Amino acid sequence: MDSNLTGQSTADPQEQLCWRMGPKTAIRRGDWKLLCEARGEWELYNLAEDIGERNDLAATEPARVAELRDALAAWDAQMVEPLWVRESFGNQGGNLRQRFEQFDEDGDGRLSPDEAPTEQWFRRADTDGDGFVSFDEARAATRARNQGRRAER
Ligand SMILES: [Ca+2]
Ligand SMILES: [Ca+2]
Repeated sequence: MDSNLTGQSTADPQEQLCWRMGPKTAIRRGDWKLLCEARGEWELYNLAEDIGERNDLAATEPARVAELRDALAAWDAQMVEPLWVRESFGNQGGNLRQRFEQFDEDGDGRLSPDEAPTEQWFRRADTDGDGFVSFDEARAATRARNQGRRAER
């Protein structure tokens, strides 16, 4: 993968590439690359000037961060389930609880929108609309997704 991503600095500015690797998501458009760790820390790099990704420009280029975040969210919405949900109920039901606790940063037993893996997932999972996803809601969303995946497409 890396040879594709870093081999050229003359990328078409309209060309866009998104990917997910474990808990990380990233988008590259033209010379710009935006990365997100699972916890919502955004990092922005200009690969034309900074191929080693040492100089995080997220703080100085907020408009570009927002633009790339939107593009990444649009891409994400087309994907199937976020990795953590997909893994959780497939083979080992116990994993969902662990995952849930990892995402529940403040440990209050529910996921706030900024703790959730994606905004799209959050909107779907918060079925009672109280602005939080409880463990039961997360589990229900996962089950519904696993059962409904084929029907949705
Ligand atoms: Ca929480
Ligand atoms: Ca809820």
